[in-house]
Amino acid sequence: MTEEIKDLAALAQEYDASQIQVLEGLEAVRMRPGMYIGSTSKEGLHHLVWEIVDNSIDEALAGFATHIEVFIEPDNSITVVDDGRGIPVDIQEKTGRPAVETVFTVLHAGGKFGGGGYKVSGGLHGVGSSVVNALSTQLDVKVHKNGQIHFQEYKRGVVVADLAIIGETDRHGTTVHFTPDPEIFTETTEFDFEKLAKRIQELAFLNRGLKISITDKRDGFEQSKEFHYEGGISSYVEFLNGNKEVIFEHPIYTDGEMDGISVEVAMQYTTGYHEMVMSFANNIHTHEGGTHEQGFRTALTRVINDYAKKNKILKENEDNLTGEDVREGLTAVISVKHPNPQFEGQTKTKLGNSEVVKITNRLFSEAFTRFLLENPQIAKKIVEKGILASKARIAAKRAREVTRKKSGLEISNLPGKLADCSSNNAEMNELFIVEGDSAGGSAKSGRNREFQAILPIRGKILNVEKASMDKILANEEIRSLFTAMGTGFGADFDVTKARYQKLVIMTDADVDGAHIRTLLLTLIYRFMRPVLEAGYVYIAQPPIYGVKVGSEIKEYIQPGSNQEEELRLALERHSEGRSKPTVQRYKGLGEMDDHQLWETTMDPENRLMARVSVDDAAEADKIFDMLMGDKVEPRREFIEENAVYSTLDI
Ligand code: TSJ
Repeated sequence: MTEEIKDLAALAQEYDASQIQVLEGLEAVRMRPGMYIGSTSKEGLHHLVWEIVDNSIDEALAGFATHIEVFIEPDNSITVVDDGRGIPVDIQEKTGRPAVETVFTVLHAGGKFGGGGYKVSGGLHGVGSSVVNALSTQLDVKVHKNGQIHFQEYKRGVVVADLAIIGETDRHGTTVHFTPDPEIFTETTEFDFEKLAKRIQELAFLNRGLKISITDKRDGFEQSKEFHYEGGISSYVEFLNGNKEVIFEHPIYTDGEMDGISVEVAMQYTTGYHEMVMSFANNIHTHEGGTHEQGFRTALTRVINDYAKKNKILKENEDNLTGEDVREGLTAVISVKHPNPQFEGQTKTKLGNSEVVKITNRLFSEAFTRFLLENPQIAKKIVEKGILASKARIAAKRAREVTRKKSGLEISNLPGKLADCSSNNAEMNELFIVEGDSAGGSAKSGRNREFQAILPIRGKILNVEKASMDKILANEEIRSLFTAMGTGFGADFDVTKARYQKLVIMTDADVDGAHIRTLLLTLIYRFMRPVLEAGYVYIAQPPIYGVKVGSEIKEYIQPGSNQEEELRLALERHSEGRSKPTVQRYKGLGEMDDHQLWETTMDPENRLMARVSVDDAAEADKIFDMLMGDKVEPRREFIEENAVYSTLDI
């Protein structure tokens, strides 16, 4: 045997061994998909898209891709196209296989070649394209590179044929098309255009200059959106403040880099009281904050106080403004990109890298100090807003101290309207907030008294956007909610004191109901955020139809775009027996008797409830701003676009 032949034989053997490893790796992914993508629910399904898109984002961050397109194909498969360099197709020494094949067949293969720059990809779990491949019935990749189109296809992660050249091209980039495996995604394999569009817009904000589009090609749902922001997170802040009055026109924007960590901050003050600081690390929303937010907050407070004292707006002997004071009305987005981010916290959305505190602090302090010096009029407005907040804070504190004994927010003063439950087990207890007295009455008699409490509320709750803290505390509906929950208020808020771990908003499925739900969600978002973060907040889902045979209800149909079709199918299902099924239509909670309300909406065995995420509530908060905020124009537009809302008394 010649040397050469021996080498080939050895190589072939090595290849066999590596193929076995590949199959074992993919098998592990298919056995425990949740370990790799979080879940196999709707959430996990959409996660697949981000695992792929993140690779194109990396290529954009590296400076090579400028345009990313995402398509929902007519059959609910996904195509992602970028105009980057194209995944390398050359044979790797170690495996003897084309690099692109390894990307799709070997776990954790991402980023092994090339190198340098940030690796944003990986999203929540950092696993990448081979996982998507393993969880797809079919995946194909086209690489446009060096004048040629390279193609490979896989089925459930297994290579169908060797990488092949299928044509010539004058462009460059990568196209990946995949079909999620219904054996894995048993809950749904249908993509949600709005859900994808929302994150894609966020990615466009976070990656300045990147053009990214989403197109729905499904029959009857054809639509397309393209996002492209030259302003990056500055545009994000303008978007967040879109319906609000601001105290200066253009957001303050800084970017910098230190020790390979890039930091961007954009901020703008509204005339309101609400604070909205959002932070991101490697494009991941760090809901729980972390070291980048910490560095920013410390710097913001220090720089404003330094400026105020130096310019004698605050006297030497006066107390410094607190962090809360200087963040009143602030909208800010912080985005860091780190070569090795550590994610901590309950939901792994807290940035832990300790060096980031100092770096964010330094970079932002310098830029913000310079900004204040160069823009004395804006500086004055910012400091004065902080001073006003501090005065209000001190006044509110005094008011609280005077009335401490009679603040009325103690549990000993449970509101009269509350029909409490008998159990003391907060984990099991549920508080239903019910709109209107008649529905409140049915809920009280229909409920399970042991663990379900009812708090009826009437009409419009105070507009928390415009009201001051004292007014909010004086509002009876709001007081009764806080007292019933037992969590305290403001700085004294303590989620561990919650008397119920389910807070269920039960309103009618009509316009007024939606309005009250928005108000409640806004209130909870702004003043009971930890309750929301703990996942305690739900929305009851009363049905729209009941399908009856005789006097027995066989099935409930939830309201939704598919309700008529579902009703038809349900009628079909129950038309076999002797008596024909009949339809009961429920107009609103107030029309159901106590027994119906229990059966359809409150009984844990039958009911449907939607858990409210912090993002859902943020969305409600945004709609609320539009309906209630100071600006007239967006409100008018919204009403014109949503004619059904025009009867709303706002
Ligand atoms: F990961 C993936 F396969 F799913 C995927 C990767 C999916 C999509 C839609 C795009 C990509 C991708 C990968 N776009 N661009 C790249 N670039 C590279 O992989 C690449 C290209 C050249 C070099 C180099 O050093 O020359 C290095 C890399 C990482």
